[in-house]
Amino acid sequence: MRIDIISIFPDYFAPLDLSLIGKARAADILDVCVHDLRSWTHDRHNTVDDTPYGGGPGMVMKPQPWGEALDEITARDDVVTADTGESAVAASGVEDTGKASERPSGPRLILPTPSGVPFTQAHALRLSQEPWLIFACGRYEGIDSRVLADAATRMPVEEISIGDYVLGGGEVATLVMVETVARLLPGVLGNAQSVAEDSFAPGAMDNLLEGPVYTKPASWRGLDVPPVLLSGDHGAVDRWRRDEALRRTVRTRPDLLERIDPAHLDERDREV
Ligand code: 6GU
Repeated sequence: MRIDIISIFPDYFAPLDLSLIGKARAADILDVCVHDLRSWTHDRHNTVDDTPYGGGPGMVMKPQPWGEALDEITARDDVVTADTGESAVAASGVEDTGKASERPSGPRLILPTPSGVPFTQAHALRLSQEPWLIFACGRYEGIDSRVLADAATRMPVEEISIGDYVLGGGEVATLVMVETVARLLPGVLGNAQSVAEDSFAPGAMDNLLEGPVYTKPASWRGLDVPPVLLSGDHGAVDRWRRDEALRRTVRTRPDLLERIDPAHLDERDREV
């Protein structure tokens, strides 16, 4: 997967060199490219914002740098254009031996904004199937709306929020989404089972939160690991994990219980 990120604070993305994502990049599973929006400004002060039409507080990001940034980043000659299915290389008449099915298809543009649709694990799963994502990180009161309208004539665009609170800009939201998507890419996590069993993974534990976990030693500061986990009885362990998941969900996220298909609850679940 290729990910381009456009921001006036490229340093926010230093953590993408670390841990899982750093390893995925080193292994060529993920190609992340961070761009400074100011490199598409042409004035002495590298201006990216201006006062809002209609008045109001704060500043709005100017369309010009964003338009040029997206034009340049998306002008890759190995990319199939959305409406013709013909690559820019083929359209130029230059010999092109690659089959369309072997070329990456065009990018999907993500605009992190508190006004967007709420980001969920289902979103992440869908985005993890894409070959190419571009994140446009707005600051101030947002990006001139015509940037999105113009981009949408050439590529799919999604406005996404990571929760009901307001951040200073799209950078941290982009980090959240990139990490969530990257760990779903084949080969990124050592254990594919941990993805399948994640809280919020569709189908896994039916939208229940994961219960408590333990490791050695079996007794620590007078606190013992629940004996069932040492029993070797896999059926009993599975049942215990489900009970704990139900209890935790009832306690902290009762709203999730309403999304569980009643057909997936047995008699024992109802007792918990
Ligand atoms: Cl995506 N951006 C900003 N600035 N604030 C947010 C958000 C995004 N999601 C929640 N709050």
